[in-house]
Amino acid sequence: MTTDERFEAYKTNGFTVFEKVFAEPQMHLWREKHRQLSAENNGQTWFGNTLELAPDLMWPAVTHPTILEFVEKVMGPFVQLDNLTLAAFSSIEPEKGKGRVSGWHRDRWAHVPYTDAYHRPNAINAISYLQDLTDAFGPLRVIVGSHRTPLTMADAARAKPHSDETLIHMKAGDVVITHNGLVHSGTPNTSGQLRYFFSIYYNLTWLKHTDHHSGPHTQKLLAEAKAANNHQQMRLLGVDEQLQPRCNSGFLCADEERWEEWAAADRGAILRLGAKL
Ligand SMILES: O=C(O)CCC(=O)C(=O)O
Repeated sequence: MTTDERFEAYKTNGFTVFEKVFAEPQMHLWREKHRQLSAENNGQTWFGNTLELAPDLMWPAVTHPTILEFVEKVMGPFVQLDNLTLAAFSSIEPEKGKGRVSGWHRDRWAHVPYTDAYHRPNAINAISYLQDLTDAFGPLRVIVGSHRTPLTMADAARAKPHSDETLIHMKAGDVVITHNGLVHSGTPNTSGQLRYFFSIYYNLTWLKHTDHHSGPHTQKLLAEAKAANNHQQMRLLGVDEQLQPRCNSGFLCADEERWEEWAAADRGAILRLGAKL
């Protein structure tokens, strides 16, 4: 599939899966980090701000070219890291998980769509699971196209399978990129082991970010990005120096063409600095 074909499918479906983005040695280190954090924090299983907690382990994922290139294509060169979450869902007894889903929802910064038109998302989630999502580990469930449907759901329906759902049995290291308007849910884990979940959540640079980005490790990454004239990486950490002209461009040129010009200018800024040094 070409990137353009993938983007068209994403606009229609509300998600796309990239296969085998992360390799086992990398995922092993993330699972180990989770074990360490959990041991240090009374068995806590959900960790945000993980870029600050483990910058060397996490920055390659946040800046992964396959992911970031597609995210910029979808949102334009206005992408910041909203939050980086490493979590593990405990296993429950199979009887308790039967006929249940974890909880249907749209993601942070979404809204219920008014029409079936496609709109650029305010945020997208790049999720990977650090093990194969078999039926026992609990597949991801999505309602295809629900980012373009004014679908709402009563409280009682939110923990039950849905007649329009599609189950996605992702493999370890695959990355699903969702539109934040896509209605989706996990599935209870009945594997007897932890179900690891790793979420790189990106949003638009003019929104607030959920992780604080103010810690010394993150600020060091920001200083390195500034020294390299790398605007893409600066934006990830909450600094968008071109925001004012780019968010007031007049909007008479197709958005996607404009975004490509700006992304090319960002690449050029790095090259120009390299040529000067
Ligand atoms: O547990 C899952 O598979 C899905 C997690 C989820 O719903 C989310 O990232 O918003």
